[in-house]
Amino acid sequence: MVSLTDRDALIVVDMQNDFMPWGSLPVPEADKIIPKVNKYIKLFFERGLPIFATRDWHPENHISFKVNGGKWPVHCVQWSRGADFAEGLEIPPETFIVNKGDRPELEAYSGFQGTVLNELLKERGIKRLFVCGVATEFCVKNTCIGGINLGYTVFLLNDAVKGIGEESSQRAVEELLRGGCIVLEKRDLILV
Ligand code: VGL
Ligand code: ZN
Repeated sequence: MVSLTDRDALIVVDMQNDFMPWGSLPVPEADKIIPKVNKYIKLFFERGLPIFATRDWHPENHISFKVNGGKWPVHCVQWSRGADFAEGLEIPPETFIVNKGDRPELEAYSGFQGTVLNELLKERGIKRLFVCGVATEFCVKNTCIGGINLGYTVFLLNDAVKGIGEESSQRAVEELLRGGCIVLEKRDLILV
């Protein structure tokens, strides 16, 4: 069991329209976790704990796109509808928005890659990260590993993540466990 402290932050990873079933790079059933993510947002918000939301934020000429030699369909193009937060996601105006993958030549699966996320967390004395969002095997996994490598204690909120494949997601969770990430669900939180 884990209780929340004032050294904790919520990291919502890439909950954007293009990763929803109606988007261009759909994560199956990603919309199913929207209510769960909203619950975690509310939990942290009500306790005055900071919330960080990463966004995949690609220029049209991004190297990760198939049309530019990469492996993915065009997705999360800066300022497009697909790059917007998912329909139904309740992001308070106080949320810190962290855009990543915004340089044409660089892929960024981690919310720490090419961003000031670490600095923002450090400024606020944050020591523990609670991570939810999509996709488990890509941006969620890499954000968790990035946090662990920077010395944070990282919790994966396993009831509020979704991956592209079932097996690949399972493997990612196992990898995270081996890497020192703590996997938990809402019922594992002591809420006072
Ligand atoms: C992601 C593939 C490409 C993710 C981003 O958010 O997991 N996956 N870009
Ligand atoms: Zn991307």
